[in-house]
Amino acid sequence: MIKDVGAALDFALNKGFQIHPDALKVLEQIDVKDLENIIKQVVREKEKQRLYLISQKDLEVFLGISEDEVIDSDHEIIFDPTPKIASAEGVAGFNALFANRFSKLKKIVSNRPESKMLKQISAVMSVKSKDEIYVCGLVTDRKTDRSVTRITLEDNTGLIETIVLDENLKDVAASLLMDQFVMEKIVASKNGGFIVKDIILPDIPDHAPNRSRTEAYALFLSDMHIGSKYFMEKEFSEMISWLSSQDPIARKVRFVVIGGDVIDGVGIYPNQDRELVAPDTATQMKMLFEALDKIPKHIKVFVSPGNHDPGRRALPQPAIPAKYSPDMWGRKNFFMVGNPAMISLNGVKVLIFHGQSIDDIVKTTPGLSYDNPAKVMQYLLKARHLSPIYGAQTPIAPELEDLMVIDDVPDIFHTGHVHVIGLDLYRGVLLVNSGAWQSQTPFQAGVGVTPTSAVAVLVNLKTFKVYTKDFAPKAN
Ligand code: D5M
Ligand code: FE
Ligand code: ZN
Repeated sequence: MIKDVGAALDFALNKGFQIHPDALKVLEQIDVKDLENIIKQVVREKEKQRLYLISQKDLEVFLGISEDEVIDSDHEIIFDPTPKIASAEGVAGFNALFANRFSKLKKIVSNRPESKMLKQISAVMSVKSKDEIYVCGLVTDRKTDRSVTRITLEDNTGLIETIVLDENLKDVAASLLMDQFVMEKIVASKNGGFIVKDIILPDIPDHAPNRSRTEAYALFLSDMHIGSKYFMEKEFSEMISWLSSQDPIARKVRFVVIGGDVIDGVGIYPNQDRELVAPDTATQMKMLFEALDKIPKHIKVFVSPGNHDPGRRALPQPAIPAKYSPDMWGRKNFFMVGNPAMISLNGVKVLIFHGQSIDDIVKTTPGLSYDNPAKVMQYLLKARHLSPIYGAQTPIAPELEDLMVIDDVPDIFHTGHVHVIGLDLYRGVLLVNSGAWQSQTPFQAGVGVTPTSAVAVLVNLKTFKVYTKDFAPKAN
């Protein structure tokens, strides 16, 4: 046993760490096959803190044997579109938006080795070289005719139509989202076309997430639809009361993150008034505040809007304006942010996005469905964009800067909107779709969507373990 501990410790010692003799006693009790992984994670945490002694306490805290005495609740709003939203008018606006999308994404891929070989589309079109070349641009067209897929890319110099013949590239080609940024390796064919040899998405690199130093939990919510007949008021209120309970997890919750559709709104879909119990936005917002007001004051609450909430419909959305929710703006522990927004919770970066674009992506991409929103979230990360498709169901405002580009890789990516819980890990990023607190609506029954309602999703920000707590009534 001692010998195995010694081997695992070499890793820490080689990195210049000291290990307190008391820590060894803890290590000897750990299953040998877990040792190496545990040591590596502890070393990584302590390196961040620049503390080079591993103590008994460090291990106990890491293993959850001992409780942190104080749980941090530090936050920072890293990105909020609200103050930046300055729409330009008409076509000029959209040209500016797409030009900015292109240049931001080109910058994101610029540190890849292939980027050194990138050529502008106009240059490729005028000098037809026989060599393999790289181009990049936004996908402006994709057509599949029998076994041939044609992809048109546009950069700031022009358009190029490229042809996918390679069987191995067919799936990637079929799953490209309209208006998304891609890089292609192409070669000119004898008859003048350009054959695609490779399709490269911006994607995210393998990511080592930031973690909280202490064991704070964040509760992820979305889609309460307060004001709707189908809002699960009793279950929601039970969950909010649970936050004040002595439950060991509830006691560690320091953050509540709400990803939109907080109320049902008014005039959002045809004949909505028949499904409302509260007839106007003001009443619905008041009901929301009354429900959230019971959250203990030591918990910080972040509220980002969805397509049912007041402000504006087009993305990016500003925070729900103060005139609709003076009470929430007035509460010290409430933070009103736009959609999307990036916040840091004890150093853990959380990207909040309601998820409107999931609809358009599910409808146009083979292999994706509403049952698995985490898979769609993975597509968004690969595209490094929250809402690539323009001109479909998701309205996008003609901002001068494309604020929907995923510039910064988050540690946790949170969405809602589809009312189905989705949890997954993609390259180290935790994907959370937080379901809903609304029961199945007649619309959802009609289209066969079974929502995951009244299930709280909690994440331990230190270990990234996910915990779900079901408040739904039990069927007998
Ligand atoms: O949307 C919840 C989900 O249901 C989301 O995937 C869109 C879909 N939905 C809801 N209402 C409609 C209508 N009328 N047409 C098409 N798709 C719809 P939520 O944002 O909660 O309404
Ligand atoms: Fe919703
Ligand atoms: Zn929604």
